[in-house]
Amino acid sequence: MTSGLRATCAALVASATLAALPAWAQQAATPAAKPTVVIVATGGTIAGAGASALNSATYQAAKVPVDKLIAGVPELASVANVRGEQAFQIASESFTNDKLVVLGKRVSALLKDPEVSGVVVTHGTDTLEETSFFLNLVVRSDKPIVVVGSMRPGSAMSADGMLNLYDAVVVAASPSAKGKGVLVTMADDILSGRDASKRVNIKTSAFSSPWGSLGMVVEGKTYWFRSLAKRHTINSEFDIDAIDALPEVAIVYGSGSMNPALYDAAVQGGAKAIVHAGTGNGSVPNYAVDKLKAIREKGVMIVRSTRVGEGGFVLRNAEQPDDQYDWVVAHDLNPQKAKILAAVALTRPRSSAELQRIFWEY
Ligand code: DAS
Repeated sequence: MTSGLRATCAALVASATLAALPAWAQQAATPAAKPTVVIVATGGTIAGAGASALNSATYQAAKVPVDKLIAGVPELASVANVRGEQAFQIASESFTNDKLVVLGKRVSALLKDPEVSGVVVTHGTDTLEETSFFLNLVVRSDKPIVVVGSMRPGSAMSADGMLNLYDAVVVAASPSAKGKGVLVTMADDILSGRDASKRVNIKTSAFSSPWGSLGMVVEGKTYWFRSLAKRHTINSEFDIDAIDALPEVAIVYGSGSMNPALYDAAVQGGAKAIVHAGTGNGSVPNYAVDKLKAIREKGVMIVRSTRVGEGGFVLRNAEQPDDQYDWVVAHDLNPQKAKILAAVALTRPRSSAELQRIFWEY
């Protein structure tokens, strides 16, 4: 008997035996089909390369193509059927609004495919927090979207990208990650894409959220501790399929002895909103108040955020009469996140009261 015939007979016997089993046993004996996860690559350090293993900080970002990233972590195959797409190949400080929209539309389209269980976006760490928040606001899917980067290139000793990528695919393939909003996996943490932010620019433990991780990934298993209380993805009023461009929103960084001309420059640059990254409680210096009031009267929104790093919490009418000046507060969102939310909200005309509602809810 040839080996082929032998194999066919063995398969026939196995299937006959299986068919004789009760349904629950058949299901247990039949390995579940692996989920399909698509990795959409955009560049960054996770795709970076340095000259030697000692170069953990000196390297070029956005060099390694997505198929090599996937080949570099063969363990992915045991988690899911993984395929890659190269959306961009850039360092993320070079991300622009049009790239955000292209990426959002692609992620949304992929998730509409019933065969796709989840999407991973590999991304530079510099603006990862803007992209993860943007996707959290506009992609109307409850399937897992996981944004991941690394602080060291794959060529460096103790590179963090391989495990971060593995963890991201584990989460994207996990039914338990459904409905949790956009997620960020970095250094074993699972963070919310809403409030994950880069707090350190040189350590692998660079990312955190002022409100803590949602969970952790350890040795290929997810552990959940909390969920996001704010609106996101399928509960969002925003939809990437209805967005073709984002309006200009500027951030002006607060400091002692500011030059109010910076706000004029923002208006001349076409800003529909100015995020004032104020000192302390989002404070505006007394010599800049009239300037901002005049800009507001021209129809440009003024959003008060705070420059303080860990966990801002700007309230209305605390140190500034926001009701009187018709200004908006960014609540706990840092300036770069407030910029994203204001831009998404102002894809159509809004009253300041409506914009403030959006800042409370998202
Ligand atoms: N320049 C950084 C970026 O692309 C590198 C990184 O940390 O990913 O965001």
